Amino acid sequence: MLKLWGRKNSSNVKKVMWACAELGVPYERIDAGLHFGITTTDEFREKNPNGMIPVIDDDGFILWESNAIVRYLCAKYPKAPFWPTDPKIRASADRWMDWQLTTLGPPIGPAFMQLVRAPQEEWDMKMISANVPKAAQNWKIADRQLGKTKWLTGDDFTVGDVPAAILAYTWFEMPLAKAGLEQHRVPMANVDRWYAQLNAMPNFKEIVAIGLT
Ligand SMILES: N[C@@H](CCC(=O)N[C@@H](CS)C(=O)NCC(=O)O)C(=O)O
Repeated sequence: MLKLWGRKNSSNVKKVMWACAELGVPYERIDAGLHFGITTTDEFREKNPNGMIPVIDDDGFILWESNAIVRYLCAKYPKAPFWPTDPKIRASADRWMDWQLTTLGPPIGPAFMQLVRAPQEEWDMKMISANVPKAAQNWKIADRQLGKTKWLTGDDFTVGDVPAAILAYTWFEMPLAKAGLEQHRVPMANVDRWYAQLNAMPNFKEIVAIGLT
């Protein structure tokens, strides 16, 4: 059976869990990362020299990088429309996945680490205040797309929605008000509609919306 290393509160592990759920792939998950440890052991570093989660072992095939893992699983267990068959829609899904890694994630990640993982008295307000408006600006890009299509890639929920959807949960749950930055989480008609669609999905509720820790 597919093995997945990673704690279930990790946004990148959630991508893999969600893809497995959509594709109907059974897996065994081993808690790893943060207080669970494991990622610093030589055995784990042999699998992923970055010492990061998620990592999978599929019958001896070891893979790290969450989006690469999700694509691998889709390629091995293809299921449309989640893994689109039309090359243009698939490329569009790829694009939104890459956009999450390169653009959406970089300002949200550091803000999350401060606002959720660090004690309030240690918050680096300069850093948080620089990143939150950048994140808000990025959501406007998604909002523009979602003004044209129901989901990021078109009429159907696809793999292209998964990474951004997971960070949407982080964005909407981050305690911005506690940092005096709630004004940056402005209502966006299209992102808000998309987020409501996501919240109606059982896999989103079970895998993603489990509280921010
Ligand atoms: N680009 C990598 C990033 C992996 C990553 O940042 N993983 C985080 C969890 S979301 C991690 O391993 N953090 C250290 C830990 O949990 O110990 C991916 O997408 O897989």
